[in-house]
Amino acid sequence: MRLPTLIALLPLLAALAAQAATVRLMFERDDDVASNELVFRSHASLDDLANNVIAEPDRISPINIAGSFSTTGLTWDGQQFVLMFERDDDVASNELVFRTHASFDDLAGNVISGPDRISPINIAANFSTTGLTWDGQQYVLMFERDDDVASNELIFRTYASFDDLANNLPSAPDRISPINIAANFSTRGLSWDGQQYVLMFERDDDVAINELVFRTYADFDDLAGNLPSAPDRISPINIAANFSTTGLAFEWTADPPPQPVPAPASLALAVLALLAATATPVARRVSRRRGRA
Ligand SMILES: [Ca+2]
Ligand SMILES: [Ca+2]
Ligand SMILES: [Ca+2]
Ligand SMILES: [Ca+2]
Repeated sequence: MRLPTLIALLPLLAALAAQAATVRLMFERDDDVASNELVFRSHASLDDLANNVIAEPDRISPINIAGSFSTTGLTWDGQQFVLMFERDDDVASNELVFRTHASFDDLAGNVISGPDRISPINIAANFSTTGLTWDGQQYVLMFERDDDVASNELIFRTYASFDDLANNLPSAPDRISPINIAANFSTRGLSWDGQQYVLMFERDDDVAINELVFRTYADFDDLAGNLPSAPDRISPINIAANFSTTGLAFEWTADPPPQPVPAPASLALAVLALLAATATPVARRVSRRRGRA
């Protein structure tokens, strides 16, 4: 393979490598207490998440969340976790707070990597944030209407960087999804898994089984247009009665972080075949190019 050809394929190779991820599911206590308010569960893949196959023991964070705030999102941006808090009451400014953690251990241990960032955002009185993800190119912030209606229940806002997110400087006009969310469900998380968006719904009422639903979208336009890429997946999970999910994050192991580059299966297979044919030299070149900056 010629070097220019290989360079052209690097974004695709990164996208393929990005499929390796650990799924982090966040739960928050429904009542305000003084410690241990978040729990993190890990799954090895989307399949395991949807089947509630757990990869390791749950981690309980010692965090004490302020009585007037709740977590509403979690994402891994390739270098850090970003944890999002929203004020429980509607006010006219400063309604979101973002906290960063350098690793999953730090997230689970509430070890903070920098000062909290307070966004000046004024969230519409009839909406609340329900998800946050970095998709390889931008942050996507999700809002859901507080009341159940028959259409247009989600809004997506994009930001080019973490600073823009924290300062509420959107990169484009908001996108309104035509989605009609079932009356007894609410969105609870949004994540980019390296190839696609994963939208998480939780039942509003506590039951004993099947409390989470996962829907996938191939790209941002499909997410905003509510054009799913596959049938919904229903997890058999029984969530503890005094907890609710508040975030979903696929922690990529790829370095650099994945980019949302279209990767048709046939092309991906062709790339793998080429790599197999020239395994040793290609591996060395890719290794150098993917080293940390
Ligand atoms: Ca608290
Ligand atoms: Ca407001
Ligand atoms: Ca609805
Ligand atoms: Ca339950």
